[in-house]
Formats: sequence, structure tokens, C-alpha cells
Amino acid sequence: MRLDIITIFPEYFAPLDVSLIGKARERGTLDVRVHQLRDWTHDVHKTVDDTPYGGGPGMVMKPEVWGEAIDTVIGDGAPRMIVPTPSGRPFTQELAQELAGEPWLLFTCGRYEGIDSRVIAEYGSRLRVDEVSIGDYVLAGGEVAVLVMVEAVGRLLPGVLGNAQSAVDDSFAPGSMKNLVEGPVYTKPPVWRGHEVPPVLLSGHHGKIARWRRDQALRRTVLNRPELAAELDPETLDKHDRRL
Ligand code: 6GU
Repeated sequence: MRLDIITIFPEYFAPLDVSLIGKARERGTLDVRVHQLRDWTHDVHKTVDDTPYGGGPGMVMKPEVWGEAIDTVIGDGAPRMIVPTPSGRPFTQELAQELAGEPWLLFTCGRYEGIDSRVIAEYGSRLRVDEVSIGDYVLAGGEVAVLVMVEAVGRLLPGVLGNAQSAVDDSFAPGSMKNLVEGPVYTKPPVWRGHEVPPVLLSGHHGKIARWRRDQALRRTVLNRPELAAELDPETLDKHDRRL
């Protein structure tokens, strides 16, 4: 998968050299290219923003510089374009799965009050464009949101996780984990500071372990994510799932 990221802060993306994503880049599974937006300015101050029409606080990113940057980065190609913004559609595990199936993604990181909307209109008629939010809070810019999305998408690419089953068991994973969070996990020793590992996990009884894990996932979803629990479809809950 090819990933292009356009930003005025390329330094934010240093962590993409590390860990799973770093390894995927070394292997060539991921081709990440980070671009400095200011390279497409023409004035001595390398200006990327201006005051908003209609007044109001803050600054808006200028369309011309974004247009030149995006045109150069995409050439004749047509990546799927992701615009990080708190006004966007929610980034979910389902969207991460969908994006993991794309050959090429372009992330355009806005700062200040955002990018002039005509940029989204212009590329919306040439590319598939999604404005995406990672949650209901406001960050200073799209960079951290893009790091989040790249990690969530990157770990779903074939061969990036050591064990492909990990992604199947994930909280929110499509399939049996839809609308469920994962339950608690344990490793050795069997007793730590008087706290015991639940005996069923030491029983070697795979059926009972699967049943217990599912009950724990349901419990934790009800406790921590009642709004998700309300979306659980009674039809798809198996007959042993505890009544919520
Ligand atoms: Cl994608 N960008 C910014 N600036 N803030 C956010 C966000 C994105 N998602 C949640 N808050």
C-alpha cells in the first residue's frame, strides 16, 4: 500500500519508522511518503494560511498551495483522499478495514481552522474523498489523527501482524466482535500479589475458554460501552450469551 501525507509538520511522522509500521515499511508492505506543504508555496514567508472570509477567529489554509501540492503528489493517479477533521465521519474499525483494502491513500493534514472547503470540492469531483474524525474532541491539527489512522490501517495489511488471528479477535472487528470490546487478558505467573488468573483459562478446555471470553467481552461492553451494547443484535447473540 502507498500512503502519501501532506503536512506542514513532517516531524510528527517520525514514529512511523518504529515498531510494526516501521517493519512493514522496511519490508516494502507499506510505502509511506511524507511531504512538506510549504514546498509548494511561492512567497518568501512560505505562507499557507489567511484570514477567514466572513470573519471569525483563527486562520484558514489557502487553496492554491494545497492544489499544487496535491496535483504534484498524485500526478495522473487517483488515490483515495482522507481529510482529517473533527467535522468528518467517524473513523471506526470498519472504515479501517475498508481503507486497508485500498492500494493508495492520500492524507491532507489541515492546521488552524481547516483547509479552504473548495479544495475538498475540487478533489471530490476527481477522487474519492472522505472527511474523517477520530473522535469527539478537537486536536490542534490533523497530524496526530493521521498517525492514529495509519497505525489502525497498517496493522490490518497482510503480514503486518505476527498472528493474523489477532485482528479477528480485536475489539470492534467485523464478525463476532462487532459492537463488542475484548475482555481481560492474563499471562504468567498464575498468582500475582494474591490475584489469581481465572481458573478456566488454565483448564485447557477450549470450548469453556471461548465461552468465558465471550461472556467477559459482553460484560465489559455493557459496563464500559453501554451505547454499543444497545446495538448488539439479539438475533446474532448466540443462545448462551448472557441476557443483558
Ligand atoms: Cl481528524 N482532526 C482534528 N484537528 N481534530 C480532531 C480530529 C481530526 N478528530 C478528532 N479531533
